[in-house]
Amino acid sequence: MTKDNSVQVSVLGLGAMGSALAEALVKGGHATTVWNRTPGKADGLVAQGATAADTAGDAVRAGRLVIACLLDHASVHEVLDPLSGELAGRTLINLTTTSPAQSRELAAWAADAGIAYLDGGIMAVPHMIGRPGASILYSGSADVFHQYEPLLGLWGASTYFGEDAGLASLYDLALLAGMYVMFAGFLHGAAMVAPAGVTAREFASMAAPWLTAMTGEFEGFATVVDGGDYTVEGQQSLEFSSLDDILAASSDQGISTEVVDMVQRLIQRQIDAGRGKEGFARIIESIR
Ligand code: FVH
Repeated sequence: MTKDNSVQVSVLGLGAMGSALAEALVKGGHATTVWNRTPGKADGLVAQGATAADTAGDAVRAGRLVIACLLDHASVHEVLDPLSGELAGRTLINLTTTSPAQSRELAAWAADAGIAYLDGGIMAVPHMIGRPGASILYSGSADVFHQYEPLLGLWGASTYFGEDAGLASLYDLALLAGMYVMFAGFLHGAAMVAPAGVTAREFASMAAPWLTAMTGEFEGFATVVDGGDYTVEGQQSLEFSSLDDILAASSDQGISTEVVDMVQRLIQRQIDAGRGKEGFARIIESIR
């Protein structure tokens, strides 16, 4: 850190996301060194004030703080393993998407090498970085998180989950699980109405406010799940939640029922276990 609070920071990996992260650092006034395996990707950043390093080793030596944003866990080890000596005494923040187990493995590797480590999960696409709506989840070293919080804030809202380096990744992937199933549900609906001449865009204009309104149900589900009592009054029961009509209408439209079948199976397993009068949130017991 210099007198003006500028951090000597190096970014390894200038794909779409690494470039966006590096650009935000340069614009934020930090002395930013960048490196990418394939040359040529640093040019735009250099024009904005970044310094390009010829090798990953040069980049690591240039920064007290090293940011990795590579393709996957294997590429992180491929780049960093030969540099553990240079990284010792420095700080590594890994924003590459990894599983919780891989994040914990990298944290242990870093600890063995004397590297301060923070793991991150990016909840944004590249063009959102540095804009409202971007969020990055962190876990690992609390000292690193707090020391660099102002710098991390250049990318988006920062949330810290604790010393277990796997937690940020766990939240990241759990949130993505919710997103993908919701997207599949939306696309199932779009496929249902398509044979009636409804465009996906027309369907989206109905689905977006509907699904947004339905997120209001999360809190009630969460209260029931956390309380562990699925018999609480006022909930829609599993028996009432039969998806038979949706399945029949989907078949009539000539489309696959796989997306809805999955939810129906989760419901049915609880009904078969004699839990049909209990609330919809009980399907979590089919899942876990
Ligand atoms: N882009 C997104 O929307 C998502 C949002 C959520 C988080 N992800 C994760 O961020 C990581 C990087 O994603 P990206 O979008 O920057 O990915 P690419 O544009 O494909 O760039 C990949 C970079 O990784 C370099 N690389 C790959 N393998 C190696 C290797 N063995 N050694 C060194 N570098 C490697 C690649 O270099 P090159 O191909 O240009 O030489 C790129 O710099 C990722 O974990 C997402 O899941 C982004």
